[in-house]
Amino acid sequence: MPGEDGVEMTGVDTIVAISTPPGRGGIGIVRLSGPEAVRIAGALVRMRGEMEHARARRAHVVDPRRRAGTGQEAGTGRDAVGIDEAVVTAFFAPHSYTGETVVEIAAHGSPVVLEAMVRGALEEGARMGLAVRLARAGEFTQRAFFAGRLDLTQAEAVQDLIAAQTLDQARVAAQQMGGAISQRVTPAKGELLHLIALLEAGMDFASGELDDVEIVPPAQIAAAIASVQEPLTELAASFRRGALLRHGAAIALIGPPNAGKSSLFNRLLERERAIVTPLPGTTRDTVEESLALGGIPLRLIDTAGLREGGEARATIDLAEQEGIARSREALADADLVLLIHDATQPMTAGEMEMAAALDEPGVGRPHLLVENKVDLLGVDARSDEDAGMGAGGRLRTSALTGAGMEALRAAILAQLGAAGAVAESGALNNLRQQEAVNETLAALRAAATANESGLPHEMILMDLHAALRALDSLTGATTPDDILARIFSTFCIGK
Ligand SMILES: Nc1nc2c(ncn2[C@@H]2O[C@H](COP(=O)(O)OP(=O)(O)O)[C@@H](O)[C@H]2O)c(=O)[nH]1
Ligand SMILES: [Mg+2]
Repeated sequence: MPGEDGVEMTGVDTIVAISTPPGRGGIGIVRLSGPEAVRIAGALVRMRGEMEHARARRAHVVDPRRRAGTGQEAGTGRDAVGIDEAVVTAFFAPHSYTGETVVEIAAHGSPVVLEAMVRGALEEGARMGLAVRLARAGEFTQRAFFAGRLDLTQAEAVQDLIAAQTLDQARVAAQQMGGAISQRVTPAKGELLHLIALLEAGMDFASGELDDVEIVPPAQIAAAIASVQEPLTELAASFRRGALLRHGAAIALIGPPNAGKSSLFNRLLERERAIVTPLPGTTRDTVEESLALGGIPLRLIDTAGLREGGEARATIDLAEQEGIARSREALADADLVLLIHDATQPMTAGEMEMAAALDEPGVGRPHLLVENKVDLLGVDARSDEDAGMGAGGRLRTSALTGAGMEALRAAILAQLGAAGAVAESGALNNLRQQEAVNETLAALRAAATANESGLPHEMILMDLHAALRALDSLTGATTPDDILARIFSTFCIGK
């Protein structure tokens, strides 16, 4: 039901909800959004003067027993006996979060008072014949989206920010709330629209009276498609990096006993966590510790060594056998495996087998070969120049001197694909976004194939429109008018 002086869109319900978490708190906020927000709030609180845009006003929360049936609205609060004090802030449409008029009533955080206000809003609404109801979950943000205040990725970022568990996650969400993803997509979308406009204009004219419009050559179409694909492929890859930032990665150290796994484990952690002795088989169980590398939360797993198959089983006690079994489990769970080799020893058949297994497509997993104990090779391995990345992509380290550790850390981050994960702005954050971009890329590939096979432009356009729809689903935008506008702006109609 529209308000009497309904300047805003009529037929829109005014919604109300407690916006602070359930339970008692130092402060509690009741939020209203919609055309009647000011009138409803005026019945709930008494304050001096009128509400002003973005101005916090002191007020008293009206006792429902005094309010009922009195029909009192905002008036002087001289003899007001409220049930709480409050600070009331109004944001007039369209300059608010939702784009509608929003009123926030911040009271002390008593659930009794907050609930009385919400109930009061519904009762007063009914009494005045206004459409007021409880807000559904996420409805304020949904209204912000429908009002064009936020795109879909920004709306999702609001939720991500609230759910953030680390400051890094909050930073990423804040960037995205500012439209980082949309900004990243905008140039690619612009190029896509340009290409669509070009092809559609060509078709319109070809079928019409003008026939001096040149057909866009396939090479130009291919180049245009490629230039849309490139940034979107980059964007798709950002999901993996972003996921790394959110969920981290597990890294297992494996290799023969005494290669220096536990020593390297301690070096990476920069503290003596795992027990190191000159005796093979010291590490019986898997030892797991967390560390942050380049902002990525990592789980580092030290394992009991994997013994040679030929080694007499009887010489290995049961505890170590169990440890070896757990090593294999750790291996299966690891996102990255560090294969530690003792540089003073020949490569055993077992190690070569393991390296080959890790290389196997499908079942293998990302790994790094680390030659440890290079200090014993007679070279001066105190510095990173003599250690670090050696021939054949092997890392050379000394857990004893610390040489090569920086190179190892860098190689771990590079192998995880984590380089730049922290600094990256506008990384994809969820599966929906990832799927929208993948769908766009699939449609672009189809368009490229259609172009290569010399199919008519109608066919290419179908794929390009599918790509545009998918890309638009990322930000939630719709664009047929955009396409029209582009046609006229990029093509001289009077030619
Ligand atoms: N010289 C030298 N000794 C090392 C190095 N790394 C480990 N060690 C020694 O090798 C032995 C076995 O190390 P440990 O970390 O327990 O090996 P793990 O069985 O693979 O966990 C210990 O005596 C370590 O002090 C290294 O880089 N240089
Ligand atoms: Mg060990």
